[in-house]
Amino acid sequence: MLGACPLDCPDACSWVVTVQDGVATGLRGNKEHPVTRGALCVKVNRYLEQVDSPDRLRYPLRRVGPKGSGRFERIGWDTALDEIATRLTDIIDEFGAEAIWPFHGTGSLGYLQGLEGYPGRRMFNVLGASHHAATICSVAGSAGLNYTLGTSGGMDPEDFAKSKLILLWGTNPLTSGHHLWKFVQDSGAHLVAIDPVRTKTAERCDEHLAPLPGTDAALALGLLHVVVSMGAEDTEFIAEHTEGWPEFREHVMEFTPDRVAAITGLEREQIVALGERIARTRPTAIRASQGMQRHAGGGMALRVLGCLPGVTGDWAIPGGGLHYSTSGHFDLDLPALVRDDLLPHPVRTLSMTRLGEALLEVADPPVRALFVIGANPVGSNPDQRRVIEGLSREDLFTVVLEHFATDTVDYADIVLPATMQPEHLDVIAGYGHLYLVWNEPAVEAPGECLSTTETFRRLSRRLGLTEPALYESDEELARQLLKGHDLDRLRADGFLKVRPGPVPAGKLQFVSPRAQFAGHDLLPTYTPPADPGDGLVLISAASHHFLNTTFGANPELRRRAGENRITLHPDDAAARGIVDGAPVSVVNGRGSFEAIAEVSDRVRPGVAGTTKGRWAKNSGGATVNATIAERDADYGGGAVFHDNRVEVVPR
Ligand SMILES: Nc1nc2c(c(=O)[nH]1)N[C@H]1C(S)=C(S)[C@@H](COP(=O)(O)OP(=O)(O)OC[C@H]3O[C@@H](n4cnc5c(=O)[nH]c(N)nc54)[C@H](O)[C@@H]3O)O[C@H]1N2
Ligand SMILES: Nc1nc2c(c(=O)[nH]1)N[C@H]1C(S)=C(S)[C@@H](COP(=O)(O)OP(=O)(O)OC[C@H]3O[C@@H](n4cnc5c(=O)[nH]c(N)nc54)[C@H](O)[C@@H]3O)O[C@H]1N2
Ligand code: SF4
Ligand SMILES: [Mo]
Repeated sequence: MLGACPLDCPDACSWVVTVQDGVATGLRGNKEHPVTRGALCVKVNRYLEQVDSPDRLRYPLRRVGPKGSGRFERIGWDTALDEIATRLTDIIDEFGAEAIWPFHGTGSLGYLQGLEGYPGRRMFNVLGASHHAATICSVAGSAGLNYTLGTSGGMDPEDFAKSKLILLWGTNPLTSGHHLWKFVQDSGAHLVAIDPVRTKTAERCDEHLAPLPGTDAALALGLLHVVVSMGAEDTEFIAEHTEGWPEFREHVMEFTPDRVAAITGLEREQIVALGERIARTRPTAIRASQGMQRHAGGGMALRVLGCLPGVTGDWAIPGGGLHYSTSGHFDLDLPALVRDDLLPHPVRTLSMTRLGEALLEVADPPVRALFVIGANPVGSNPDQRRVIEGLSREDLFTVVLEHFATDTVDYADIVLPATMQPEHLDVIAGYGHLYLVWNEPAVEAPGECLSTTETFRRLSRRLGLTEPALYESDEELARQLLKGHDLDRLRADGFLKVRPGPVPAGKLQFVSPRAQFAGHDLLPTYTPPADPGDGLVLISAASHHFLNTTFGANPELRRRAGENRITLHPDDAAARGIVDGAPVSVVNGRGSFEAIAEVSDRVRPGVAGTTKGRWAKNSGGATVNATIAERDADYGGGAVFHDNRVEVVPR
């Protein structure tokens, strides 16, 4: 049976499930899919273990202990739905429906069961509940690119095979989406990693530049300074396809290599050498992913990076340009799926990354009911302590739809068991390629697990709602979403390539009146990091063995990931009296967590490295997210996970 990996990963693999007597016995990558090419990854190779895990939630539960205790009793679906319907009706009567927040996470990216289609949104719209802004991941960078390019969808990643110079900029594809690597290798291009950490990817590159975190926009402007000083700008491309070059050129000339060296902590010679290489190499491609925009100036960083191929003319050359996320290229009918026209009146939007604030401070109306769907905010959100404080509120009614008893489940009033990918229908769009991928249910769900779409159909009925759109089947929903695409062909083949829109869409904006109108700089520039203090900048990047907090309790993957480590440069370790292998506490004004020190020059001085994805209850009660500020990036309310100052002390 053909399926699709639902996880929040650019690669959206197409997979094949083997079924014998109604039981899934094998799961492997689809050999026919041009990006999957028969391979999954270290995490999903074990996915059937996860599906069959004895720890899987199989029945609805009701909390019996205090919030956070994780003590529950089994109840039936009828009881669960009755209780939810009663509580919601009371809350709506007293506070209005905007006191309800459907909090959608990235556990599944499916359009029917996961984040992309906000399952349940139709029902919440009929009620008039608050809207949810999925700000936690990529929004700042997408907004930044949009100001420059009129789209956030960049080059076709398969075109990396045609590149001559590839900048792997703030990205670690060998961990966070390894299928791109085949195209990178096929190119034979000169590879440059730009990352404060010498990652698995950086180790495989020809060169590695390790700038200070959050200084990428300055580096890009410095590289452009070198290109322009050599007269290597593509005057024809600039004249035909861009706006605002004279003003931007003047601004670029302010970013001399000396100034940029001082900002980025790189050597002047490194900047000049890379600038010269870019000037003479066509096509040059940039892979920038979400890591570098988890900073105060993250949106601006992508806005500036999008300008680089506009100066060199690479946007017009196959194998040139920039790839951040292909999401912007999928022309699906999302409005037909989510049906915001069903709202009785306009509603407020609550930002995913501001959960602590929303639960503890927002009063107009207060959040009284929280539906957590495919998310684990205790593990993944910023400011863990405040999130826990908010979730502990006795007057908050929390429903969590889950596969496993996560840190967040411990704070639920009602837990509803959800189906996993081999058990439900879904459509996935990769953000690291241009294929729609179909997921056909292969087996029956265990116990009393229900798909998220079915859960909301049943809850709608329990609430007595009569709107017919709330009762449409999964297949009807898929047809509405895929309007204009051949659903039957997608279903038969398992995948279908969409045609990307033009990049730039219209003229590339070296000056952006649109950005200025939104209160931002007219010109792409450099925005410094925001977290004050003189500790180390802690980057908590993707873990090789977990995907966000999904798999954070998988015994085998935990064993392979080993202890929670924090990597310190030998100079920074020595200054703190810390030796390799020492137990340490990592602290700042927001919170602290425990780790084992790894002393290595894999991180540059001034920077500490760890990974995301641990569960607090497996880690002494707190994870790295206890130290992270609930602060917005410059554009779109994005999170600033890597703009985080900490101190590290021996334990
Ligand atoms: N195995 C695995 N794969 C994953 C995930 C996972 O948790 N595990 N997460 C998935 C998700 S949700 C996403 S959004 C993507 C994210 O994937 P990535 O974009 O790869 O995200 P990160 O791992 O946060 O950061 C990538 C790199 O950016 C570097 N970096 C951090 N700050 C800066 C900076 O200021 N400048 C520069 N130049 N580099 C910087 C980090 O050191 C890191 O090596 O991956 C997805 N894939
Ligand atoms: N320190 C630090 N924290 C980070 C980041 C970072 O770089 N550093 N990165 C951030 C990023 S990029 C992201 S995207 C967020 C992710 O944060 P979240 O969106 O909270 O994602 P997860 O932590 O993976 O939790 C997803 C949960 O959904 C469940 N799930 C999976 N599929 C389904 C389904 O079909 N139905 C239901 N009901 N549940 C399902 C899984 O079991 C899992 O517990 O984390 C962010 N957190
Ligand atoms: S997590 Fe990424 S690489 Fe692994 S199977 Fe899923 S889509 Fe493929
Ligand atoms: Mo993400």
